[in-house]
Amino acid sequence: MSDTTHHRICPLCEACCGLEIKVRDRRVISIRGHKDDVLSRGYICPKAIALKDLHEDPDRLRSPRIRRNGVHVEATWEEAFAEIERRLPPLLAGHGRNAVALAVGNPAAHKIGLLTYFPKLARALGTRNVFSASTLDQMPKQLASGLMFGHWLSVALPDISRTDLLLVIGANPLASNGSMWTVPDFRGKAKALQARGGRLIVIDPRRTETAAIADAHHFIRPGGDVFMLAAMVHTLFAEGLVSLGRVASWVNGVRDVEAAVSPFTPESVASRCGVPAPTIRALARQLATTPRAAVYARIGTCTQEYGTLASWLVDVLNTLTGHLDVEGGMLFAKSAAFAANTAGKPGVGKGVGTGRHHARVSGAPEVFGELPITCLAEEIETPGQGQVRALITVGTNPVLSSPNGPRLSSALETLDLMISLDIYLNETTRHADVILPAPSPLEDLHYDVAFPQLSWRNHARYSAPVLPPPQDQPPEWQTLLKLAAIVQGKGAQCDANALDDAQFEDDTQRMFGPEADAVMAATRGLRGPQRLLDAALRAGPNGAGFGSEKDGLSLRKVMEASAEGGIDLGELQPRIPEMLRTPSGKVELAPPLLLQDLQRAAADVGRAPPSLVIIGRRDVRTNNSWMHNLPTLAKGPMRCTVLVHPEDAARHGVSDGALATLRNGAGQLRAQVRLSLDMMPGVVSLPHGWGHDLPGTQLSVAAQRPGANINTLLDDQSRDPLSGNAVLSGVAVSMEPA
Ligand SMILES: Nc1nc2c(c(=O)[nH]1)N[C@H]1C(S)=C(S)[C@@H](COP(=O)(O)OP(=O)(O)OC[C@H]3O[C@@H](n4cnc5c(=O)[nH]c(N)nc54)[C@H](O)[C@@H]3O)O[C@H]1N2
Ligand SMILES: Nc1nc2c(c(=O)[nH]1)N[C@H]1C(S)=C(S)[C@@H](COP(=O)(O)OP(=O)(O)OC[C@H]3O[C@@H](n4cnc5c(=O)[nH]c(N)nc54)[C@H](O)[C@@H]3O)O[C@H]1N2
Ligand code: SF4
Ligand SMILES: [Mo]
Repeated sequence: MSDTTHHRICPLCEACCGLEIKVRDRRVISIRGHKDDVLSRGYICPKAIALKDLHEDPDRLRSPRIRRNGVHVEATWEEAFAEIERRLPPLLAGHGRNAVALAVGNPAAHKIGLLTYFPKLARALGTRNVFSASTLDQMPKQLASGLMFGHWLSVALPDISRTDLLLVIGANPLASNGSMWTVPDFRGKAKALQARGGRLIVIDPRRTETAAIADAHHFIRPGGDVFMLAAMVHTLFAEGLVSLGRVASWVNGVRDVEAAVSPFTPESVASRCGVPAPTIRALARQLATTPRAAVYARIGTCTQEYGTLASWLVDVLNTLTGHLDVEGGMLFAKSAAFAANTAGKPGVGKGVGTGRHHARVSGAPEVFGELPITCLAEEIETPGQGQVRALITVGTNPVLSSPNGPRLSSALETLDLMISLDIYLNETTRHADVILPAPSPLEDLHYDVAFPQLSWRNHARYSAPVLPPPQDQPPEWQTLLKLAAIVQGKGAQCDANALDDAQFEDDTQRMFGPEADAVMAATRGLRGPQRLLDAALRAGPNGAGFGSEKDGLSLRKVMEASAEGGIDLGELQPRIPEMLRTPSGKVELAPPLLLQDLQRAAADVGRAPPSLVIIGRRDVRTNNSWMHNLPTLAKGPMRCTVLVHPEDAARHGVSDGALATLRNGAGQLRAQVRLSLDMMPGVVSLPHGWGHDLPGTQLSVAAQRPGANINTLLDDQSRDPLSGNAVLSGVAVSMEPA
């Protein structure tokens, strides 16, 4: 057979690079960057190559597992669904819908089948107990953006190709390849910025890979961002540097912000955040006096006690310095499909709110339809009406990725039923009674649902499956529909395609009204995510519509462009006021929820910092908890090491290469020490996603070098109260030689 060439969006991180994959005799023979890709222009990182390892990984599950007497045994799909049908409906009948929890993880963001069909399962279940990795990650950013701009995914993005000053706070795109910002080849774009005379400034408790290429780097005490940012805003007002520019008539609340930040003088916050007052002032001035500038902040600013406040203040800075919604500043993407900020009436909307219901045990408010994932263990453990008795996990490994993993692990073992849709028998799914495998990404079609809303450039790209799935392997959307059918009492035997047809027709009638017949006609012959995608593209801002085919996007058009690298929809453009979905039709600079929370921060300025705190770290050859089983990535130096400044090493008696014990009230672990002058003194760093030494898993490569789980040191009760996001950064630890 001759070689075939395929184009596939890399599903492994938010950069969403376009790949060119060559196949011979159903085997991948090469993976490289697709140089014509409209978004990534040939850029890739080492993880892309590992898609071959992932596809061929003998540990990757290719058939369901049922746990019998504590052992996971291979089962057919029929047996697996029969087991679920035998056990799930009685639990629902006996204990109610909230007794079944749902948890979904990071890979779902990279799978159109999961993103479009998980909500259908959630709706069928009707449970309030929905949890996701979002509350270990970006929920603060989504809440702040939602309150300001009216929708959870209306996130302002740096216009990196035209800006002259990029301030990066708590992000390391050289390792992570960007987050809440799809920006493949950040390094190349940063170099271009510098080549045209622009500056890159990084604020981070570690002199990161990104800091190393920056024009300036400032240490910040972990968790100190809210204080530094509030003092920068304070400086803008104090020095008359506020100038809103083109959005001036679309912003509410400037005076309220001025009053709210009045206690935060640079001098009053300097010791709390570790950034000297003159530096804070200089940063604010630079931002205000550079015509094209942008502030970008990411996970380091989210995974802390004041995550929502910090995320909000970043965009307050962007707005007050006239950099919101202008070229070279911060812009909003215009996604060709699935974006709430292109749907409905332009310029006004319902806005966002929180707390439609609350977690039963902690009382934490619902945010964006979810409860904090750090509440999951206590919801399982605590008896009473509404106690969680069953759990369905979809692509998530919270035993490693969530604070106090050991507690969660014990709690999972007490469930009456656990079902996992996953590709591995790992630290979390080992607790499942039934594991339903997902296909390999190379066997799945793809279109990015969320990331075009966060991309540095507007585009539309489709990936067909590179390889055919094994005969009996259902796509994930069908597995989710089957679970929904079981929940709804329609039985495991029902035909997923027929269910999908019926649902699509219902939804179309409801959403399109008089146009429904045209929608049905235009999408005839399609089903599943492809049909949803076709409808979304046609209805989207660049769409062909549903009548006689006019110029514009449809699934067919985007598919046809795949070999040419997709469809380029151009640079980001100013979108205010059209993209706003706030009830006022304005940017809400001073949401009352946030002003109120700022008082909590004001009362906390004087707190003395612990003498040693721990933060995380990402490495380009790993991804969260689940790529440690891929030989291409696992080889080379051990990456789960604790970075320690030499002064701290001396103070605690630990030395380079030796093992140290880290401990606090939550737990303890052992990890190898690496001395590093790049660490801020008083701060040590250990990556997350390790700890593959738990029994009952099937991860033969990862188990050889298991590493230690940082989340054994983190407290599952420690959250940003507004967003429910876990505190993962700046946690006090002690350290001693092991
Ligand atoms: N190679 C690789 N890429 C990944 C991932 C991965 O595991 N590996 N994970 C993906 C995921 S799920 C996500 S969410 C993204 C995250 O993408 P990024 O946000 O870029 O994540 P990190 O590389 O962890 O960078 C966070 C930075 O914040 C710093 N930091 C820690 N605490 C604080 C603080 O209190 N204040 C400030 N200002 N900085 C702080 C850390 O030192 C670190 O350099 O990466 C994605 N990409
Ligand atoms: N201490 C600390 N903890 C952290 C972080 C941190 O910086 N510090 N980062 C947090 C962040 S940003 C995130 S996003 C979370 C991630 O938290 P999770 O989403 O819980 O964790 P992952 O490690 O991404 O686990 C992904 C799971 O999906 C499975 N999987 C992989 N591919 C597929 C697929 O195609 N289909 C299905 N169905 N399953 C698949 C894997 O086997 C694995 O079980 O971790 C968080 N945890
Ligand atoms: S940066 Fe690497 S892992 Fe991320 S999408 Fe690109 S190739 Fe894939
Ligand atoms: Mo994440």
